[in-house]
Amino acid sequence: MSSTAGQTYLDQFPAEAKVIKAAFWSSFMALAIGGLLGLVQALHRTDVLRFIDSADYYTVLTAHGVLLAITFTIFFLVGIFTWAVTTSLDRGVVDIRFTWAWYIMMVVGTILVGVSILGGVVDAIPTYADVLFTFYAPLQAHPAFYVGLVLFVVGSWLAGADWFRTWWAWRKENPDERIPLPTFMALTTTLFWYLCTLGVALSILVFLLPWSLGIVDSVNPLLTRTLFWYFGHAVVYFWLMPAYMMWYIMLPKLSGGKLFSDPLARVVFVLFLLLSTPVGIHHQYLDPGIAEGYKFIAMTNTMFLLLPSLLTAFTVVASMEHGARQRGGTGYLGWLKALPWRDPVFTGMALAGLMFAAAGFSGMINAGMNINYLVHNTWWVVGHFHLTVGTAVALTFMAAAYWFIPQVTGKELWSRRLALGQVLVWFVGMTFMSNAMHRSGLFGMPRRTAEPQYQGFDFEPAVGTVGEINAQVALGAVLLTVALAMFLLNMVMTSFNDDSDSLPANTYAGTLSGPEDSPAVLDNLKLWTAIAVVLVIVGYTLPLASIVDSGGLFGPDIGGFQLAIETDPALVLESVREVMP
Ligand code: HAS
Ligand code: CU
Repeated sequence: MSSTAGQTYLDQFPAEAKVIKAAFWSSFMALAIGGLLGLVQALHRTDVLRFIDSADYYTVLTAHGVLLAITFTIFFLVGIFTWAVTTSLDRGVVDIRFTWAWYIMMVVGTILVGVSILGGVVDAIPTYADVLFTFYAPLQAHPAFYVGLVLFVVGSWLAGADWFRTWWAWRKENPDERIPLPTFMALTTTLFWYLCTLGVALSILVFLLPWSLGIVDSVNPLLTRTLFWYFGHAVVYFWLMPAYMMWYIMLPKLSGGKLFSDPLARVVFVLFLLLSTPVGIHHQYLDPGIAEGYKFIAMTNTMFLLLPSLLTAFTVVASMEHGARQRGGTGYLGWLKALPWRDPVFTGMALAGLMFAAAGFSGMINAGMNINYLVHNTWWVVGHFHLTVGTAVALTFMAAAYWFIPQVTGKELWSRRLALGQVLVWFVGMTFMSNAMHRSGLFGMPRRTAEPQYQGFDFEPAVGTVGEINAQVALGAVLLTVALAMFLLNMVMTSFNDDSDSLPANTYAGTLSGPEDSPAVLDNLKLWTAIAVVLVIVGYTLPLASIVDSGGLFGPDIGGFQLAIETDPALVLESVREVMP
């Protein structure tokens, strides 16, 4: 823990605090725009209020997905990790200019991506990128979109290099010390980020970008899809790990106690490094062209991957219980009452954790090969990820911001009551929305469409009606937007707040069982990285080889679908015939 106790982060690391503040604000801007577009979609799909053209739905959905799943999450992550590394090593970054350089690179990437998508609805901008946040072929975007993504990802790579450099510098001065837990978490996460982003880098640089530039005529869609999901599952843990970090090192302290076990926390992060990547095929159970056996291997790995989250549930709840008992809590469940429910930082994170327990269940259902056939490509999946990234991650980040923004600005939070109300409204709104989405998926309501109600076809829910489900989604979406506005208002007002009398010190939770109880091998990052690489080779070599073997490296002659999002069925058929004669 930091030796300069009593001070805020801004007092300790004024230069780093500036970059972190900038990263947080970039994240909030993405949250504001992306969140608003979410409301537009929810009201459109449920037919409650329509003010966009259905043909523009994909543009809006792409912006919503990219801004929230990629920009909001990752900007917040780089802020938190920079805080975690510098605070726990008690030293600044090696060269602050390098830190600004990667931040600016990520901003430039984001602007390019954003403008490319905007071209879909603004005639004056000659770009298009209605490709959704998964951007795999045959959907094709303007080259600027891919270039923007590359800049953003390379920026995040450099951020990782920055944390490693800082750690290396610290290790020279402290050769015999264990890696402090927050730094350990940031480094293991960075390592699997490097491993998984290789897939998406390959997909963009070798296939999608040359294809969009017209350098190659066609691609193998299954290959680019598989490379995307090679990255696309691990990225969900990239979003989750900073939230887990908060649950491990903040929740115990806020609860009034200590982290139950440092060794268990290290085991969890090592397991994520090992298993986050060789599971991506669980997003492709329904893809023809991948043999069942490979899907089965991905399913088995996914089931093992539940373990670190189940361990997390145990460790974090045990730490909260320890805290509650320190505060005088007693009884089998009575200790829950002794938790600091009036603290928005605590309550936001605890509610996020509670929702993640439900999200874990829907994840397990997704992961089962046979039961996935029932829910794949339905609104169920959208319900699932609004509980995971949309709550476990987003709500934790918002709650964390109530603590972090005062730390990096030296200004007190404007309103704790508004903040407490905000996390509750988010929780209630998401309960309505995601529950209804899950239910609708069970009777086949499709995702990713502006017109889910297919003409001449009636959906039949087992319980309730389609109208009632739609009403719940719309109500949930409105509540979420209200919560978003409450959050942003509090953030803006905090930056104009002149009060700085009772700022909390920059500390995090101590441990009941500390690093001295952790086997030293857990800190052997080279060993875990090597095993992770082997698992990736085992999980992916054969499926990739067989995809290339049957579909060709650059595929059969399949052109791209560019702007043509047509809603008239006859015209859709015509455009499909054009590209696939
Ligand atoms: Fe997922 C689809 C399987 C976790 C995100 N997932 C998605 C998509 C997204 C996403 C975005 O196997 C859609 C992608 C697309 O556009 O197509 N997912 C899983 C599994 C897990 C899982 C097995 N997903 C996540 C996380 C995400 C995320 C985390 C983002 C952050 N998911 C799938 C599958 C699909 C899928 C298939 C494909 C579906 C299809 O067909 O398309 C697991 O990691 C979940 C493990 C979680 C647990 C819960 C542990 C509970 C904890 C809570 C502790 C409580 C606390 C609070 C701290 C086992 C840790 C206590 C409070 C008190 C008051 C005491
Ligand atoms: Cu996944």
